[in-house]
Amino acid sequence: MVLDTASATSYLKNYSEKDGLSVQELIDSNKFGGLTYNDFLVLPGLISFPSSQVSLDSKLTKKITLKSPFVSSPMDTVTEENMAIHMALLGGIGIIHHNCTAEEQADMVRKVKKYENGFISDPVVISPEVTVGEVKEMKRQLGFSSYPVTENGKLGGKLVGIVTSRDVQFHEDDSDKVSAVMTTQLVTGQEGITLDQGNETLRTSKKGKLPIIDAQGNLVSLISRTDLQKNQTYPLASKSFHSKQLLCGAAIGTIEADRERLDKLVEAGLDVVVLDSSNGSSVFQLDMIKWIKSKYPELQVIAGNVVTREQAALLIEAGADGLRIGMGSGSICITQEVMACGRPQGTAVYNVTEFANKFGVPCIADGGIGNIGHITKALALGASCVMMGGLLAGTSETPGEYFYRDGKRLKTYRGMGSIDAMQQTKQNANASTSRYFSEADKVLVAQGVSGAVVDKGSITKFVPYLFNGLQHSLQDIGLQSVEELRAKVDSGDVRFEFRTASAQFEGGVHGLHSYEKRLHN
Ligand code: NAD
Ligand code: CPR
Repeated sequence: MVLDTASATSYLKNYSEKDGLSVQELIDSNKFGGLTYNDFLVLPGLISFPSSQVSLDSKLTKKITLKSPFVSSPMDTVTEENMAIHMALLGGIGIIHHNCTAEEQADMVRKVKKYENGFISDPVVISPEVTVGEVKEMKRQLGFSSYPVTENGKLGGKLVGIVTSRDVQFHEDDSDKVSAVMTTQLVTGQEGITLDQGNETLRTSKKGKLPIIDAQGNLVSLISRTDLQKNQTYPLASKSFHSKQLLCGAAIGTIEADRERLDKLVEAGLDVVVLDSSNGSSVFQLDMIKWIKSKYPELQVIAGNVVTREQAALLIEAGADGLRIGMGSGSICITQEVMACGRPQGTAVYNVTEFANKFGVPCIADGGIGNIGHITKALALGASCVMMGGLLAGTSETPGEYFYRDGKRLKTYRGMGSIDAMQQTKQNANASTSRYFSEADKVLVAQGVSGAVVDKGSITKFVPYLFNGLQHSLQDIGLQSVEELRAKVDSGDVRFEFRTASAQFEGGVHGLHSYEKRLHN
């Protein structure tokens, strides 16, 4: 008998179970072997709204909510101030690495906190003693020739003039000092003015540069007309509620010297600290959480890494405001091979978040995020945010210079426990502040590798690609927000499917002679 087509959806109600698996059944289906993101798929749902309507608001910690669930990893080839500024502008957050001195790390935090969109907070400044010839040479090297001049030649010094290309271009005697040619009748802005006010002053004064000074006449920043024209707006930017400064995170270790390091970071304005370890369930980390919570009760603490409920319970009880999940899943990682410890990331994320979410502790899925689908799957398994190293490596906001090999433009990307990174740590730190090295620990045991990744351009294009892609992905599942994803996975409405090896093959590009994989325009 052929059924009436008009009864198709009501007929479905006769089925005792929905198609596919609940998240619990998915995990149980592979009880004796962990799941990775590639081992399963999410079944599609009904689309009844545009993808642009999907909200990606999600918690980073108990007290911090982000508009994009994206976090850049505290690795020395991924997150310094430039990455942290742009991650925050784009709605996520950057966690500044700690493979540097405490002062250097605090300085990076300060730069993120002081950043104001459109204001150049670290302009190139010169002293009145610099010669015209030197300014011409700077133009050749840096590509621009307008520089504020301060008494001591530094930012923060008393502003005495500004030199522009017009002042030096046709000046014949290159040995003359800049003080002889610079403009001293200055149009300036007072510290605290808004970008709109600064912009208006530039427009009415017809100047190209507006130095911003404090009450004592010291240079604090600069607004440039050309930069204003390039200026984007960042409606998703992650900002502190009161100060409106960008949010900034930083990582520390768990030795005694890290307490002094944290003092400096807090002084610089830090919002969230990540306790950075491959195995967060250590007495060192428990002590550190308790110490931080008693000294800085307002500071948000993300502890980790963990991959089991038992590890998570210890850190939650000690006061962690968030957890970081992942051991051995990173793209540069050899931890599982060397330490025999770790867990496939899908299983780790499900088990830890299923437990931690009961206590209202948000979790970051860290490591192994290779594409947008992995982000959706991490969130579907219970994570609130994802942390990315390799996926952001090679972008122009990462530290390090590009180099060419085999005709490709590359940047270095390395594990923080690779021999290269540990040797850098050794160089940076004297014996008392070193994070790894005691007399008894002279042989380094690597947990990761050092490699290269191709140029990915700027994260100002790449992160919006991740954002829009994630919106499309949730739309395909029929969900309007990350919050709805969480609720409907828990209620069993969002369904999953296990993927066999041949299903994975089928789901990739196959059967072509050649192709080019372009991910976005
Ligand atoms: P770690 O700082 O936790 O540990 C380094 C060593 O120092 C360990 O032997 C630890 O037990 C010891 N230690 C820490 N605090 C101590 C204290 N107060 N007193 C005495 N000894 C102490 O760092 P790690 O686990 O080696 O990781 C190093 C870096 O590599 C981190 O950036 C981490 O994120 C990264 N990593 C990550 C993974 C991962 O799978 N997520 C794996 C390996 C390494
Ligand atoms: P990917 O995003 O590249 O897959 O993984 C980044 C994560 O890898 C980091 O956030 C960190 O947790 C982890 N990681 C960093 N250095 C590592 C070493 Cl040496 N070994 C193993 N994991 C590492």
